[in-house]
Amino acid sequence: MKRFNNFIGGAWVPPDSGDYFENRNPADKTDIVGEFPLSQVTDVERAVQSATRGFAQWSRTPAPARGDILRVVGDLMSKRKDEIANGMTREMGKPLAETRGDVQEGIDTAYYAASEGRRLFGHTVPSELRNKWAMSYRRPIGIAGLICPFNFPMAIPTWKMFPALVCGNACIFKPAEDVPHTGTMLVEILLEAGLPPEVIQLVHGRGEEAGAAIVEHPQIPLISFTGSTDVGSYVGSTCGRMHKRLSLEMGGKNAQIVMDDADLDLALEGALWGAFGTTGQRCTATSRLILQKGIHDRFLGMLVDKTRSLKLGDGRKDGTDVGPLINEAAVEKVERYIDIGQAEGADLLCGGRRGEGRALADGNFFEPTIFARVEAGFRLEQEEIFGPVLSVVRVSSTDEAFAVNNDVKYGLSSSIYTANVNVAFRALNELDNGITYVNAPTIGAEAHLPFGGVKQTGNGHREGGWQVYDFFSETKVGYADFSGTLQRAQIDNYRGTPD
Ligand code: UN1
Repeated sequence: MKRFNNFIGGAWVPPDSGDYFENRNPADKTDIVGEFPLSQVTDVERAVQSATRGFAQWSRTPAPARGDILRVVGDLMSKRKDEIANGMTREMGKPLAETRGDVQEGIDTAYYAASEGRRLFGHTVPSELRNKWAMSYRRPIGIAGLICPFNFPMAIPTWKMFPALVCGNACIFKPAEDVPHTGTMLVEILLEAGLPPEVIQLVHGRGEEAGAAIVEHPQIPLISFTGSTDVGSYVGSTCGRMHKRLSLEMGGKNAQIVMDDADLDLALEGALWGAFGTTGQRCTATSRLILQKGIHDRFLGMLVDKTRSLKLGDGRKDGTDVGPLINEAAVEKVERYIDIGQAEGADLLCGGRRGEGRALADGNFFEPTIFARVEAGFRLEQEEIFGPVLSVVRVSSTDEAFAVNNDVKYGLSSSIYTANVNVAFRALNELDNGITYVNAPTIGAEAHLPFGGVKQTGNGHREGGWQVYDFFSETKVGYADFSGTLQRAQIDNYRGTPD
Protein backbone atom coordinates (compact mmCIF):
# COMPACT_ATOMS: atom_id res chain seq x y z
CA MET A 1 0.00 0.00 0.00
CA LYS A 2 1.29 3.44 -0.86
CA ARG A 3 2.26 5.55 2.13
CA PHE A 4 2.05 9.35 1.91
CA ASN A 5 3.62 11.91 4.23
CA ASN A 6 3.26 15.43 5.49
CA PHE A 7 5.17 18.27 3.88
CA ILE A 8 6.77 20.16 6.75
CA GLY A 9 10.00 22.13 6.97
CA GLY A 10 10.63 21.82 3.23
CA ALA A 11 10.55 18.00 3.15
CA TRP A 12 8.12 15.08 2.95
CA VAL A 13 8.19 13.69 6.48
CA PRO A 14 6.33 11.10 8.56
CA PRO A 15 4.16 12.25 11.48
CA ASP A 16 5.80 12.31 14.91
CA SER A 17 3.36 9.66 16.14
CA GLY A 18 4.32 7.25 13.34
CA ASP A 19 0.58 6.58 12.94
CA TYR A 20 -1.28 6.59 9.62
CA PHE A 21 -4.88 6.24 8.53
CA GLU A 22 -6.29 4.50 5.47
CA ASN A 23 -7.98 6.44 2.72
CA ARG A 24 -10.54 4.32 0.87
CA ASN A 25 -12.50 4.80 -2.32
CA PRO A 26 -16.12 5.53 -1.28
CA ALA A 27 -17.44 3.76 -4.40
CA ASP A 28 -15.48 0.61 -3.53
CA LYS A 29 -14.23 0.37 0.00
CA THR A 30 -11.97 -2.55 -0.84
CA ASP A 31 -9.87 -0.11 -2.91
CA ILE A 32 -7.36 1.66 -0.66
CA VAL A 33 -5.92 4.87 -2.12
CA GLY A 34 -3.09 4.96 0.38
CA GLU A 35 -2.27 5.67 3.97
CA PHE A 36 -1.80 9.17 5.28
CA PRO A 37 -0.30 10.67 8.46
CA LEU A 38 -2.23 11.16 11.65
CA SER A 39 -0.61 14.39 12.76
CA GLN A 40 -0.62 15.91 16.23
CA VAL A 41 0.31 19.13 18.01
CA THR A 42 4.05 18.53 17.60
CA ASP A 43 3.78 18.20 13.82
CA VAL A 44 1.86 21.47 13.68
CA GLU A 45 4.51 23.06 15.92
CA ARG A 46 7.25 22.17 13.44
CA ALA A 47 5.09 23.42 10.59
CA VAL A 48 4.71 26.76 12.35
CA GLN A 49 8.46 27.10 12.93
CA SER A 50 9.15 26.44 9.28
CA ALA A 51 6.29 28.64 8.01
CA THR A 52 7.68 31.50 10.08
CA ARG A 53 10.88 31.31 8.02
CA GLY A 54 8.83 30.89 4.85
CA PHE A 55 6.84 34.00 5.68
CA ALA A 56 9.98 36.10 6.25
CA GLN A 57 11.14 35.28 2.73
CA TRP A 58 7.81 35.28 0.90
CA SER A 59 6.39 38.46 2.39
CA ARG A 60 9.38 40.34 0.92
CA THR A 61 8.94 38.81 -2.54
CA PRO A 62 7.20 41.32 -4.87
CA ALA A 63 3.52 40.52 -5.30
CA PRO A 64 3.77 40.25 -9.13
CA ALA A 65 6.53 37.65 -8.68
CA ARG A 66 4.33 35.76 -6.21
CA GLY A 67 1.53 35.91 -8.76
CA ASP A 68 3.80 34.57 -11.47
CA ILE A 69 4.32 31.36 -9.49
CA LEU A 70 0.55 30.97 -9.30
CA ARG A 71 0.37 31.39 -13.08
CA VAL A 72 2.69 28.39 -13.43
CA VAL A 73 0.55 26.52 -10.89
CA GLY A 74 -2.47 27.16 -13.14
CA ASP A 75 -0.51 25.92 -16.17
CA LEU A 76 0.49 22.70 -14.39
CA MET A 77 -3.04 22.10 -13.15
CA SER A 78 -4.36 22.56 -16.71
CA LYS A 79 -1.89 20.00 -18.03
CA ARG A 80 -2.81 17.47 -15.36
CA LYS A 81 -6.52 18.16 -15.20
CA ASP A 82 -7.60 14.63 -16.14
CA GLU A 83 -5.06 12.92 -13.92
CA ILE A 84 -6.09 15.02 -10.90
CA ALA A 85 -9.79 14.51 -11.66
CA ASN A 86 -9.28 10.74 -11.78
CA GLY A 87 -7.49 10.71 -8.45
CA MET A 88 -10.12 12.97 -6.95
CA THR A 89 -13.05 10.82 -8.07
CA ARG A 90 -11.26 7.76 -6.69
CA GLU A 91 -11.03 9.21 -3.20
CA MET A 92 -14.13 11.41 -3.16
CA GLY A 93 -16.64 9.69 -5.44
CA LYS A 94 -18.30 12.38 -7.56
CA PRO A 95 -18.43 11.75 -11.33
CA LEU A 96 -15.49 12.74 -13.50
CA ALA A 97 -17.33 15.62 -15.17
CA GLU A 98 -17.69 17.16 -11.70
CA THR A 99 -14.13 16.53 -10.56
CA ARG A 100 -12.86 18.06 -13.82
CA GLY A 101 -15.01 21.09 -13.01
CA ASP A 102 -13.51 21.13 -9.51
CA VAL A 103 -9.97 21.23 -10.96
CA GLN A 104 -11.05 23.92 -13.44
CA GLU A 105 -12.26 26.06 -10.55
CA GLY A 106 -8.75 25.74 -9.08
CA ILE A 107 -7.23 26.74 -12.41
CA ASP A 108 -9.53 29.78 -12.68
CA THR A 109 -8.61 30.74 -9.13
CA ALA A 110 -4.90 30.40 -9.93
CA TYR A 111 -5.05 32.71 -12.95
CA TYR A 112 -7.22 35.23 -11.11
CA ALA A 113 -4.74 35.25 -8.20
CA ALA A 114 -1.81 35.48 -10.61
CA SER A 115 -3.17 38.68 -12.15
CA GLU A 116 -4.14 40.03 -8.74
CA GLY A 117 -0.42 40.07 -7.95
CA ARG A 118 -0.27 43.07 -10.31
CA ARG A 119 -3.22 44.83 -8.65
CA LEU A 120 -3.66 44.35 -4.91
CA PHE A 121 -4.93 47.91 -5.00
CA GLY A 122 -4.77 50.38 -2.21
CA HIS A 123 -6.13 53.93 -2.33
CA THR A 124 -4.42 57.28 -2.62
CA VAL A 125 -6.74 60.04 -1.45
CA PRO A 126 -6.30 63.76 -0.83
CA SER A 127 -5.21 64.74 2.64
CA GLU A 128 -7.14 67.55 4.30
CA LEU A 129 -3.78 69.28 4.82
CA ARG A 130 -1.46 70.90 2.29
CA ASN A 131 1.71 69.15 1.14
CA LYS A 132 0.68 65.92 2.68
CA TRP A 133 -0.12 62.60 1.04
CA ALA A 134 -2.51 60.02 2.38
CA MET A 135 -2.74 56.47 1.14
CA SER A 136 -3.75 52.98 2.09
CA TYR A 137 -1.96 49.83 1.02
CA ARG A 138 -1.82 46.15 1.87
CA ARG A 139 0.59 44.16 3.96
CA PRO A 140 0.89 40.41 4.38
CA ILE A 141 -0.35 39.13 7.73
CA GLY A 142 1.64 36.01 8.62
CA ILE A 143 0.80 32.32 8.68
CA ALA A 144 -2.63 31.33 7.40
CA GLY A 145 -4.18 28.12 8.75
CA LEU A 146 -6.42 26.61 6.06
CA ILE A 147 -8.86 23.92 7.14
CA CYS A 148 -10.73 22.44 4.22
CA PRO A 149 -13.73 20.18 3.56
CA PHE A 150 -14.01 17.02 1.44
CA ASN A 151 -16.65 18.05 -1.09
CA PHE A 152 -14.51 20.26 -3.33
CA PRO A 153 -11.09 18.73 -2.66
CA MET A 154 -9.28 21.03 -5.10
CA ALA A 155 -11.46 24.13 -5.59
CA ILE A 156 -11.95 25.07 -1.95
CA PRO A 157 -8.29 24.70 -0.87
CA THR A 158 -7.32 26.89 -3.84
CA TRP A 159 -9.96 29.52 -2.92
CA LYS A 160 -8.12 29.93 0.33
CA MET A 161 -4.52 29.19 -0.54
CA PHE A 162 -3.98 31.16 -3.76
CA PRO A 163 -5.25 34.52 -2.43
CA ALA A 164 -3.40 33.89 0.85
CA LEU A 165 -0.18 33.28 -1.08
CA VAL A 166 -0.44 36.17 -3.51
CA CYS A 167 -1.04 38.48 -0.54
CA GLY A 168 2.32 37.30 0.87
CA ASN A 169 1.28 34.92 3.62
CA ALA A 170 2.68 31.47 4.36
CA CYS A 171 0.15 28.62 4.58
CA ILE A 172 -0.46 25.60 6.75
CA PHE A 173 -2.93 23.44 4.88
CA LYS A 174 -5.00 20.66 6.40
CA PRO A 175 -7.11 18.85 3.82
CA ALA A 176 -10.15 16.94 5.01
CA GLU A 177 -9.21 13.44 6.12
CA ASP A 178 -11.43 11.96 3.39
CA VAL A 179 -9.50 13.63 0.55
CA PRO A 180 -5.82 13.77 1.52
CA HIS A 181 -4.56 12.61 -1.87
CA THR A 182 -5.95 15.60 -3.78
CA GLY A 183 -4.37 17.88 -1.15
CA THR A 184 -1.06 16.14 -1.70
CA MET A 185 -1.29 16.59 -5.48
CA LEU A 186 -1.96 20.30 -4.99
CA VAL A 187 1.11 20.77 -2.80
CA GLU A 188 3.27 18.81 -5.26
CA ILE A 189 2.20 21.20 -8.01
CA LEU A 190 2.96 24.29 -5.91
CA LEU A 191 6.46 23.02 -5.27
CA GLU A 192 7.01 22.10 -8.89
CA ALA A 193 5.91 25.60 -9.90
CA GLY A 194 8.69 27.04 -7.76
CA LEU A 195 7.01 28.06 -4.52
CA PRO A 196 9.74 28.33 -1.86
CA PRO A 197 9.23 25.13 0.15
CA GLU A 198 8.84 26.68 3.58
CA VAL A 199 5.93 28.83 2.38
CA ILE A 200 3.62 25.82 2.28
CA GLN A 201 3.15 23.17 4.95
CA LEU A 202 0.85 20.21 4.48
CA VAL A 203 -0.40 18.61 7.68
CA HIS A 204 -2.70 15.61 7.33
CA GLY A 205 -4.91 14.19 10.03
CA ARG A 206 -8.14 14.53 11.90
CA GLY A 207 -9.88 17.78 12.72
CA GLU A 208 -9.94 17.04 16.43
CA GLU A 209 -6.14 16.75 16.50
CA ALA A 210 -4.32 18.39 13.59
CA GLY A 211 -7.14 20.85 12.85
CA ALA A 212 -7.53 21.88 16.49
CA ALA A 213 -3.75 22.29 16.87
CA ILE A 214 -3.79 24.78 13.96
CA VAL A 215 -6.78 26.72 15.29
CA GLU A 216 -5.26 26.92 18.77
CA HIS A 217 -1.70 27.79 17.80
CA PRO A 218 -0.86 31.33 19.00
CA GLN A 219 1.50 32.01 16.07
CA ILE A 220 -1.17 31.44 13.44
CA PRO A 221 -3.07 34.75 13.29
CA LEU A 222 -5.29 33.87 10.35
CA ILE A 223 -7.73 30.97 10.03
CA SER A 224 -9.94 30.12 7.08
CA PHE A 225 -12.36 27.28 7.77
CA THR A 226 -14.99 25.55 5.63
CA GLY A 227 -17.06 22.86 7.29
CA SER A 228 -20.04 22.28 9.53
CA THR A 229 -21.73 25.00 11.56
CA ASP A 230 -21.07 23.02 14.77
CA VAL A 231 -17.33 22.79 14.23
CA GLY A 232 -17.41 26.40 13.03
CA SER A 233 -18.76 27.45 16.44
CA TYR A 234 -15.78 25.91 18.16
CA VAL A 235 -13.39 27.47 15.64
CA GLY A 236 -15.15 30.83 16.04
CA SER A 237 -15.07 30.87 19.82
CA THR A 238 -11.40 29.83 19.90
CA CYS A 239 -10.40 32.45 17.36
CA GLY A 240 -12.48 35.07 19.16
CA ARG A 241 -10.75 34.33 22.45
CA MET A 242 -7.33 34.45 20.78
CA HIS A 243 -8.08 37.55 18.65
CA LYS A 244 -7.49 35.77 15.36
CA ARG A 245 -8.82 36.86 12.01
CA LEU A 246 -11.29 34.23 10.89
CA SER A 247 -13.27 33.40 7.78
CA LEU A 248 -16.03 30.82 8.23
CA GLU A 249 -17.95 29.07 5.51
CA MET A 250 -20.50 26.64 6.95
CA GLY A 251 -23.90 25.07 6.42
CA GLY A 252 -26.73 25.71 4.01
CA LYS A 253 -30.37 24.76 3.49
CA ASN A 254 -30.77 26.13 0.02
CA ALA A 255 -34.06 26.34 -1.81
CA GLN A 256 -35.10 26.42 -5.42
CA ILE A 257 -38.41 28.24 -5.93
CA VAL A 258 -40.50 27.39 -8.98
CA MET A 259 -43.31 29.85 -9.76
CA ASP A 260 -46.41 29.01 -11.79
CA ASP A 261 -45.09 30.93 -14.82
CA ALA A 262 -41.69 29.16 -14.90
CA ASP A 263 -40.21 27.19 -17.79
CA LEU A 264 -40.76 23.80 -16.16
CA ASP A 265 -38.33 21.80 -18.27
CA LEU A 266 -35.56 24.21 -17.39
CA ALA A 267 -36.56 24.22 -13.72
CA LEU A 268 -36.52 20.42 -13.76
CA GLU A 269 -32.97 20.23 -15.05
CA GLY A 270 -31.95 22.79 -12.44
CA ALA A 271 -33.56 20.88 -9.59
CA LEU A 272 -31.94 17.57 -10.54
CA TRP A 273 -28.49 19.11 -10.87
CA GLY A 274 -28.89 21.23 -7.75
CA ALA A 275 -30.24 18.48 -5.53
CA PHE A 276 -28.34 15.40 -6.68
CA GLY A 277 -25.10 16.78 -8.17
CA THR A 278 -22.19 15.87 -5.86
CA THR A 279 -24.74 13.52 -4.24
CA GLY A 280 -26.16 16.54 -2.45
CA GLN A 281 -22.86 17.10 -0.65
CA ARG A 282 -22.46 20.77 -1.47
CA CYS A 283 -22.93 23.70 0.83
CA THR A 284 -24.91 25.08 -2.12
CA ALA A 285 -26.94 21.92 -2.77
CA THR A 286 -30.67 22.32 -3.35
CA SER A 287 -32.23 20.61 -0.37
CA ARG A 288 -35.63 22.34 -0.55
CA LEU A 289 -37.88 22.77 -3.54
CA ILE A 290 -40.58 25.39 -3.09
CA LEU A 291 -43.35 24.88 -5.66
CA GLN A 292 -46.21 27.25 -6.33
CA LYS A 293 -49.56 25.47 -6.15
CA GLY A 294 -50.50 25.86 -9.84
CA ILE A 295 -47.61 23.71 -11.06
CA HIS A 296 -47.01 21.68 -7.89
CA ASP A 297 -48.53 18.36 -8.91
CA ARG A 298 -47.35 18.40 -12.48
CA PHE A 299 -43.80 19.41 -11.62
CA LEU A 300 -43.56 16.84 -8.84
CA GLY A 301 -44.60 14.11 -11.29
CA MET A 302 -41.94 15.19 -13.80
CA LEU A 303 -39.34 15.35 -11.04
CA VAL A 304 -40.01 11.92 -9.57
CA ASP A 305 -39.91 10.31 -13.02
CA LYS A 306 -36.54 11.81 -13.85
CA THR A 307 -35.10 11.16 -10.42
CA ARG A 308 -35.92 7.46 -10.71
CA SER A 309 -33.92 7.31 -13.92
CA LEU A 310 -30.72 8.76 -12.43
CA LYS A 311 -27.93 6.22 -12.46
CA LEU A 312 -26.16 5.63 -9.19
CA GLY A 313 -22.63 4.29 -9.48
CA ASP A 314 -18.88 4.65 -9.60
CA GLY A 315 -18.04 8.20 -10.71
CA ARG A 316 -15.24 6.87 -12.92
CA LYS A 317 -17.66 4.84 -15.03
CA ASP A 318 -19.41 6.29 -18.08
CA GLY A 319 -23.09 6.94 -17.57
CA THR A 320 -22.98 7.50 -13.81
CA ASP A 321 -25.13 10.45 -12.74
CA VAL A 322 -24.77 10.21 -8.97
CA GLY A 323 -21.75 8.92 -7.06
CA PRO A 324 -21.48 7.60 -3.51
CA LEU A 325 -21.62 9.51 -0.25
CA ILE A 326 -18.25 10.22 1.27
CA ASN A 327 -18.28 7.68 4.13
CA GLU A 328 -20.41 5.41 6.26
CA ALA A 329 -21.15 8.15 8.79
CA ALA A 330 -22.66 10.25 6.00
CA VAL A 331 -24.90 7.35 4.95
CA GLU A 332 -26.05 6.87 8.53
CA LYS A 333 -26.83 10.56 8.85
CA VAL A 334 -28.99 10.46 5.71
CA GLU A 335 -30.77 7.36 7.03
CA ARG A 336 -31.56 9.20 10.27
CA TYR A 337 -33.19 11.99 8.27
CA ILE A 338 -35.27 9.49 6.29
CA ASP A 339 -36.68 8.28 9.61
CA ILE A 340 -37.15 11.83 10.86
CA GLY A 341 -39.01 12.85 7.69
CA GLN A 342 -41.35 9.88 7.86
CA ALA A 343 -42.01 10.46 11.55
CA GLU A 344 -42.86 14.09 10.76
CA GLY A 345 -45.46 12.92 8.24
CA ALA A 346 -43.75 13.82 4.95
CA ASP A 347 -44.43 11.60 1.91
CA LEU A 348 -41.45 9.58 0.72
CA LEU A 349 -41.93 9.52 -3.06
CA CYS A 350 -38.71 7.86 -4.18
CA GLY A 351 -35.34 6.70 -2.86
CA GLY A 352 -34.97 6.58 0.88
CA ARG A 353 -32.62 3.61 1.00
CA ARG A 354 -29.08 2.51 0.31
CA GLY A 355 -28.13 1.65 -3.25
CA GLU A 356 -28.81 -1.98 -4.02
CA GLY A 357 -27.23 -4.56 -6.31
CA ARG A 358 -23.81 -6.12 -6.73
CA ALA A 359 -22.19 -3.09 -8.39
CA LEU A 360 -23.05 -0.91 -5.40
CA ALA A 361 -22.37 -3.41 -2.64
CA ASP A 362 -18.93 -2.14 -1.63
CA GLY A 363 -19.69 1.58 -1.71
CA ASN A 364 -21.50 4.22 0.32
CA PHE A 365 -24.38 4.56 -2.11
CA PHE A 366 -27.72 6.11 -1.31
CA GLU A 367 -30.62 6.54 -3.69
CA PRO A 368 -31.70 10.03 -4.73
CA THR A 369 -34.64 10.75 -2.45
CA ILE A 370 -37.68 13.03 -2.66
CA PHE A 371 -40.05 13.90 0.14
CA ALA A 372 -43.31 15.74 -0.65
CA ARG A 373 -45.86 17.34 1.73
CA VAL A 374 -43.01 18.78 3.73
CA GLU A 375 -44.13 21.66 5.88
CA ALA A 376 -42.17 24.74 6.76
CA GLY A 377 -40.70 24.13 10.18
CA PHE A 378 -40.19 20.35 9.84
CA ARG A 379 -36.68 19.29 10.83
CA LEU A 380 -36.43 17.86 7.33
CA GLU A 381 -36.99 21.38 6.04
CA GLN A 382 -34.74 23.18 8.52
CA GLU A 383 -31.61 21.09 9.05
CA GLU A 384 -28.68 20.48 6.74
CA ILE A 385 -28.52 16.82 5.64
CA PHE A 386 -25.60 16.94 3.15
CA GLY A 387 -26.94 14.09 1.08
CA PRO A 388 -29.26 13.33 -1.85
CA VAL A 389 -32.50 14.28 -0.11
CA LEU A 390 -34.86 16.88 -1.55
CA SER A 391 -37.82 18.20 0.45
CA VAL A 392 -40.75 19.69 -1.45
CA VAL A 393 -42.86 22.46 0.08
CA ARG A 394 -46.09 23.68 -1.56
CA VAL A 395 -46.85 27.42 -1.40
CA SER A 396 -49.61 29.70 -2.69
CA SER A 397 -47.90 32.99 -3.39
CA THR A 398 -44.63 34.79 -4.00
CA ASP A 399 -44.73 36.18 -0.47
CA GLU A 400 -45.16 32.73 1.00
CA ALA A 401 -42.35 31.31 -1.17
CA PHE A 402 -39.97 34.04 0.01
CA ALA A 403 -40.97 33.58 3.65
CA VAL A 404 -40.31 29.83 3.47
CA ASN A 405 -36.95 30.44 1.79
CA ASN A 406 -35.93 32.92 4.48
CA ASP A 407 -37.21 31.12 7.54
CA VAL A 408 -34.14 28.93 8.19
CA LYS A 409 -30.99 29.60 10.18
CA TYR A 410 -28.75 29.34 7.11
CA GLY A 411 -28.39 31.68 4.15
CA LEU A 412 -25.98 30.52 1.46
CA SER A 413 -27.75 30.30 -1.90
CA SER A 414 -31.23 30.39 -3.36
CA SER A 415 -32.77 30.12 -6.79
CA ILE A 416 -35.98 31.21 -8.46
CA TYR A 417 -37.49 30.09 -11.75
CA THR A 418 -39.96 32.61 -13.12
CA ALA A 419 -40.75 34.47 -16.34
CA ASN A 420 -41.77 37.59 -14.42
CA VAL A 421 -38.97 40.14 -14.30
CA ASN A 422 -40.49 41.96 -11.35
CA VAL A 423 -40.64 38.79 -9.27
CA ALA A 424 -37.07 37.94 -10.30
CA PHE A 425 -35.77 41.29 -9.10
CA ARG A 426 -37.84 41.08 -5.93
CA ALA A 427 -36.10 37.76 -5.25
CA LEU A 428 -32.66 39.31 -5.75
CA ASN A 429 -33.66 41.94 -3.20
CA GLU A 430 -35.63 39.96 -0.67
CA LEU A 431 -34.15 36.47 -0.38
CA ASP A 432 -31.82 36.28 2.61
CA ASN A 433 -28.85 34.55 1.00
CA GLY A 434 -25.33 35.41 -0.06
CA ILE A 435 -26.11 34.23 -3.60
CA THR A 436 -29.41 34.20 -5.53
CA TYR A 437 -29.74 32.64 -8.97
CA VAL A 438 -32.50 33.57 -11.42
CA ASN A 439 -33.53 30.74 -13.77
CA ALA A 440 -30.49 28.71 -12.73
CA PRO A 441 -29.91 26.19 -9.93
CA THR A 442 -28.58 26.92 -6.44
CA ILE A 443 -25.13 25.71 -7.45
CA GLY A 444 -22.71 27.09 -10.02
CA ALA A 445 -20.68 29.80 -8.31
CA GLU A 446 -17.88 31.22 -10.45
CA ALA A 447 -14.36 31.73 -9.14
CA HIS A 448 -14.18 35.47 -9.81
CA LEU A 449 -17.22 36.44 -7.73
CA PRO A 450 -17.49 36.59 -3.94
CA PHE A 451 -18.83 33.37 -2.42
CA GLY A 452 -20.45 33.12 0.98
CA GLY A 453 -23.64 33.35 2.95
CA VAL A 454 -25.57 35.17 5.62
CA LYS A 455 -26.86 34.12 9.06
CA GLN A 456 -25.30 30.90 10.38
CA THR A 457 -23.71 30.08 7.05
CA GLY A 458 -20.81 32.42 7.62
CA ASN A 459 -19.33 35.25 9.60
CA GLY A 460 -19.49 38.02 7.03
CA HIS A 461 -16.38 37.20 5.00
CA ARG A 462 -16.41 36.02 1.43
CA GLU A 463 -14.22 33.62 -0.52
CA GLY A 464 -13.43 34.11 -4.19
CA GLY A 465 -13.57 37.24 -6.29
CA TRP A 466 -11.96 40.48 -5.26
CA GLN A 467 -13.25 40.43 -1.72
CA VAL A 468 -11.14 37.56 -0.38
CA TYR A 469 -8.00 39.66 -0.90
CA ASP A 470 -9.18 41.95 1.88
CA PHE A 471 -9.42 38.99 4.21
CA PHE A 472 -5.88 37.79 3.48
CA SER A 473 -4.15 41.17 3.74
CA GLU A 474 -3.84 43.81 6.40
CA THR A 475 -4.77 47.34 5.37
CA LYS A 476 -2.18 49.83 6.42
CA VAL A 477 -2.39 53.61 6.03
CA GLY A 478 0.57 55.92 5.36
CA TYR A 479 0.65 59.71 5.68
CA ALA A 480 3.65 61.64 4.35
CA ASP A 481 3.85 65.30 5.41
CA PHE A 482 6.33 67.29 3.32
CA SER A 483 5.18 70.75 4.46
CA GLY A 484 8.02 71.13 6.95
CA THR A 485 5.55 72.34 9.59
CA LEU A 486 3.41 70.73 12.22
CA GLN A 487 -0.03 70.42 10.64
CA ARG A 488 -2.80 69.35 12.96
CA ALA A 489 -5.61 67.22 11.44
CA GLN A 490 -9.14 68.21 12.50
CA ILE A 491 -7.81 71.43 14.06
CA ASP A 492 -5.81 73.64 11.67
CA ASN A 493 -8.27 73.57 8.77
CA TYR A 494 -11.45 73.61 10.77
CA ARG A 495 -13.65 76.51 9.69
CA GLY A 496 -16.15 76.39 12.52
CA THR A 497 -19.94 76.16 12.25
CA PRO A 498 -21.85 79.12 10.76
CA ASP A 499 -24.17 80.83 13.31
C1 UN1 B 1 -19.91 24.22 -2.15
O1 UN1 B 1 -21.10 24.22 -2.38
O2 UN1 B 1 -19.47 23.59 -1.19
O3 UN1 B 1 -21.33 26.67 -6.42
C2 UN1 B 1 -18.98 24.97 -3.04
C3 UN1 B 1 -20.73 25.77 -6.96
C4 UN1 B 1 -19.25 25.52 -6.78
C5 UN1 B 1 -18.75 25.76 -5.42
C6 UN1 B 1 -19.62 25.11 -4.38
N1 UN1 B 1 -18.54 26.26 -7.76
O4 UN1 B 1 -21.29 25.05 -7.71
